[in-house]
Amino acid sequence: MLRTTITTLLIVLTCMSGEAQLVEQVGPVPSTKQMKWQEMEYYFFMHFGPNTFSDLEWGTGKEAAGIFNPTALDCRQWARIARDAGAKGIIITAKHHDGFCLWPNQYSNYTVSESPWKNGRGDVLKELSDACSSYGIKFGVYISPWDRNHPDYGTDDYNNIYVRSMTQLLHNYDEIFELWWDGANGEGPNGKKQQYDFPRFERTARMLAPQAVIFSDIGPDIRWVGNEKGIAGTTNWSLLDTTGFSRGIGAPPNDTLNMGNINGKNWIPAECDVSIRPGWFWHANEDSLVKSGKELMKIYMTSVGRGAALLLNVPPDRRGLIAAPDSASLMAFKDLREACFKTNLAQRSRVTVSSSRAGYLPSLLVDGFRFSHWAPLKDSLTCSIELELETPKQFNTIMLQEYIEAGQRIEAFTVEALNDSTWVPVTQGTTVGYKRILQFPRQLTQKVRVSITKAKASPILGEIQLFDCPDYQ
Ligand code: FUL
Repeated sequence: MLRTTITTLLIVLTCMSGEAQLVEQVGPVPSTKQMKWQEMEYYFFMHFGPNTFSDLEWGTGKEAAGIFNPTALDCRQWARIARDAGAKGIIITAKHHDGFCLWPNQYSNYTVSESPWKNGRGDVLKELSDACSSYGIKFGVYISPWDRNHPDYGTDDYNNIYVRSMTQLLHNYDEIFELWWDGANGEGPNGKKQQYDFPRFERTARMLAPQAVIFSDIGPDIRWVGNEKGIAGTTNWSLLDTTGFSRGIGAPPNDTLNMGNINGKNWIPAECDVSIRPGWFWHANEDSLVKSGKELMKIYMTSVGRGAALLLNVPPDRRGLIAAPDSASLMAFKDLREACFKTNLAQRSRVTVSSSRAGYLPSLLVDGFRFSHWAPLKDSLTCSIELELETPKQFNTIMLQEYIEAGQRIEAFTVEALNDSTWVPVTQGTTVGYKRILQFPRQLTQKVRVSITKAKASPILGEIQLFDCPDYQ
């Protein structure tokens, strides 16, 4: 056991020190914080505020602050459920479109301080950031640019208000991992028009939260996936061209956001925001409509399984707690995920490849670490990898990972199984990126062949894993 750990450590250290320099980067590559974010894979979104009490999805900003009065709010319950569900963080609607602030924002008169909750002395962000740190998960914030309450909205001064509010928030609470900028605006043709000073918002956020990734339709760090169903494109480039586009109605078409741009100039991977319920906020009549563990598994396959991150919304109820149907589904989801990916049937298989670059062992493809990677000869734009399993095994799921630190390269691949000395195609795909999971009819074989049939540059792969798992496609 100790020996295995030491060997693994040595391999990882070797890769960290030497190999990263040997593999050339192709096109844009992720920053360190984008990489850390990508590895989180799955985290919670929480929509909570006056809408929870008024049964609305888009509050008008005129609902009395007095309606915000959770009877048993317990952020530790949220963080505990998130951790137990395997989620790596929580992003909370610090301010939704109605303008209500879940913290005592001195630049607004529409906040928890104006509510009866804890006699106006409560602070949801403080409670949540503390709870996240005690449960070892990350904390993030959604601060809606659109504001239906603030009297200055629609004037230049609103930009000052937004920057001051954000500054106060980023100063006073724990480090955030992600800042979420919603592009929605439902003011309508006769509504207020706000010219957001996004460059200034961005400069402020970068200065105060340099560790955080910023999400919006077009990044700068993370992009919207183009739908709210949890479905990334089967082709999904973590690259995007943003020149000439803006947030909200000026964003690229949804299918571009869904697939990215093959030759995009920026590394801006996709995040799939989707709710466990039909709405983003809690509504009593949706208690029976909570997505099941199996439905969440399907979403996992179309989000994380296509190289995006899964931002799963779990809205607290009027007590200020995650309701029982939601936590039951989350635990079912966790159990299904663990059962699916528990046994990697490709581990310790014998790997034969079409070519290898000096120093890049094919066995690194099946060592359980994405970071330790294999590379074919530099000029090989195509390659094949044959896995010989220890014994014939039954499986229906493949997981592939590119070493994206060197850029996303793979454009097309096929998977075959050896059946009575004939290679039989079992599945095929386009992009791989950080992670690609594909399911196919169950195979019983000892040999599997993955062929990269098209790539922008020689493909660098970190992992190939095989599983036998129920069908979630
Ligand atoms: C949308 C918003 O309008 C919804 O209310 C919700 O917050 C969702 C995550 O983003 O753009």
